[in-house]
Amino acid sequence: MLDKIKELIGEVAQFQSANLDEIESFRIKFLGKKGILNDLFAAFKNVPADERKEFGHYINTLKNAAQDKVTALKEAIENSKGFETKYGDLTRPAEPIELGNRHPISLVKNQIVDIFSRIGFTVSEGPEMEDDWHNFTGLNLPEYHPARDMQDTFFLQTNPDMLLRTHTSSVQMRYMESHQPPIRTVSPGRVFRNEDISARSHCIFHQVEGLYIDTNVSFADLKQTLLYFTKEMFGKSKIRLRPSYFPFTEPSAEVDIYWGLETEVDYKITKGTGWLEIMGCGMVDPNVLKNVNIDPTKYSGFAFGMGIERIAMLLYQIPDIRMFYENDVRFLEQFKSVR
Ligand code: 2NL
Repeated sequence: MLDKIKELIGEVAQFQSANLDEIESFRIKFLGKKGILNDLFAAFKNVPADERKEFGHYINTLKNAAQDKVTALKEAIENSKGFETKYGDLTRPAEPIELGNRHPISLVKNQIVDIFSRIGFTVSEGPEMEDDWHNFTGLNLPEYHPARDMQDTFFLQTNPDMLLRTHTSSVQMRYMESHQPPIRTVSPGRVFRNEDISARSHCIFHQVEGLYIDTNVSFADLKQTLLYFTKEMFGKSKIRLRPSYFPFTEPSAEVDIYWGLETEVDYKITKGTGWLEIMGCGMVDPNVLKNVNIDPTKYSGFAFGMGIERIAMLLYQIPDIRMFYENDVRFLEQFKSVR
């Protein structure tokens, strides 16, 4: 008999439920009029006097345990109900999370970098605040060189030798200082020029420059690399190279691609010629190689540079460069589907 009661105490301790009907059945089973406890109390009358004390103790323990269990389980249900009225249905589906998207300048930059990385170019980055040497002097633009006027510069007020880089060539100068050929690298980044802001130009914009240095690098290598790039980037592979001038390359050229004259927009952006200027390039001037301790009798190379905004404006038909910096979400959200 005692063993049976101890077993029942164990059963009560084990019982768990968050269902009111189940808890009620449990209560009736133990504490109801025809329940286990009433049966036990009835049986108590026949227990011999010397066992009564112990028997009574266990019956009471069982009764208290059953009552406490019923109270505790009902309370738990009540408490969780309070939680639900406070926070609503906690199992309901969540609000969808709004996803952002990349800025069009980043999208185009990544596209350009990917194209060159497929033919072995690494990506190099460097400081936006530069010293005069890496931005100008080392690139064959000595102090009174007239070409310095071509790019009006933001100088740091605290140090006249320091400036905001006007091109990412400065990054490639640093790259050549710490690497010997073969060198294949592209340098994307933000550059600064003290220009009036208009629909076509801004004082802050972005560039990707490329640099290739090895033995026997020729102008033909440059041209094939440019053809590969224009084919991958624009799906067009008719290009022409117009002679031009940069202090850091010789010879230098401007790269035009044949855009076509199929639509009214084509007419407008090519001014009726079908041709579009997309970048500048040339063979690295031997003086520049000397400045970074690369032997120009042993090595030669080519370099090129392009403005990311200009290319993004062409690809997405964006009429005003200022739209890139206004952060108007109606503009930015149009690039949601682009990767
Ligand atoms: C343009 C033209 C160019 C370069 C950039 C370069 C870099 C080094 C040495 C020689 Cl380290 N050249 N870069 C060369 C030719 C043109 O950019 O129109 N950029 C927007």
